[in-house]
Amino acid sequence: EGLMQQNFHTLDEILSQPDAWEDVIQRVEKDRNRLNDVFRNEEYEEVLFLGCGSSYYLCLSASRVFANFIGRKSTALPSSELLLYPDMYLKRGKSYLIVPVSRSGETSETVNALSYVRESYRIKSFVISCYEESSLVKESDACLILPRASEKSVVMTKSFTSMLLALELAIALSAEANDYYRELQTLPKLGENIIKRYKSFIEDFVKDLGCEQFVYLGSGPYYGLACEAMLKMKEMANLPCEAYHTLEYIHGPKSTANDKTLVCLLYSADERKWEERFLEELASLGTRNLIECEASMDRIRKLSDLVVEIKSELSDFARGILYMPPLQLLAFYKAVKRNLNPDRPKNLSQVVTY
Ligand code: F1P
Repeated sequence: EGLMQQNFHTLDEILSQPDAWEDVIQRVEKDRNRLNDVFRNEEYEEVLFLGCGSSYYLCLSASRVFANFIGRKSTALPSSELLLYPDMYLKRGKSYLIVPVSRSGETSETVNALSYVRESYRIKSFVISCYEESSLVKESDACLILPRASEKSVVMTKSFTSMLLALELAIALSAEANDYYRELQTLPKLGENIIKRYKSFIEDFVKDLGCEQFVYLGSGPYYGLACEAMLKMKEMANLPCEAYHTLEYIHGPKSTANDKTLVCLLYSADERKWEERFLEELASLGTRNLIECEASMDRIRKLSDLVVEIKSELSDFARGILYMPPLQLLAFYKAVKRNLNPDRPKNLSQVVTY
């Protein structure tokens, strides 16, 4: 019971995300002439987004946004892949833009990957981090620093959504996607609204949620978000969690589904055409379901134990970040219900260096 009384900086960070997003929007707006060109110059063959853990999942989402708006070849990689197999991803003689993402700017794989490829290949780098004085920033050609997104917590929440928003804004500028850029600028107000509408819903939902295994499903730019939501539950509540591209769940992974499974579906309008097929499948599994969507419909309501209606009126690529606070809160409250301390997750440290 004592644990319930504590106030947690993880919760403060989850709830204060909209303020951090506002800070990102101001910083990008002030810096727009420089950021206009980050992704635009024609000379590089491919953009590689690089990160570890939450930062890698952020890259998975950002690279789909990049591919949609800039339409050049782009890959998201765990930093260790580039560190261990550089020749598998880079060709000598070709030129690349590397975008390392790191809250700390000290994660060993990310720092070492960048410093190695800088020596041996033709690359330019653009780093996103929360710390100006970090080793990664020192290695970079250009960077965008978000000090307001830094956290006391081990687990990334505000830093994840803030660094992703920064990349989405920079992509919007480089692509001259002005409508998209304006949509992104409305996220702080919409985020406040979602947190206000769903914080106590999620807390109550967790109170009598007997689930002991969690599955997160998303496609396109939502797959990286599903992976990140999965990692939150794993890190804070210490429970078995999986993440898949939505329809991949049907090809085998559904075999472990049961009435103790919570399926969290990050629904995007792009899946509309597959909707019937997948929702029927989900109904047949007997799982508990939490569905996040722009606006619910009968067949979603019928199927869900909890529907999170985003109601943003934004495009699929602008709305994604809004799906995160409810799922971060789900993991936070599940951890507290299990008498675990989200500020001190088991076996984890804030920065992984060796
Ligand atoms: C990111 C990271 C997180 C992980 C944990 C430790 O490091 O590995 O992904 O969940 O919080 O830090 P960074 O490179 O973004 O600082």
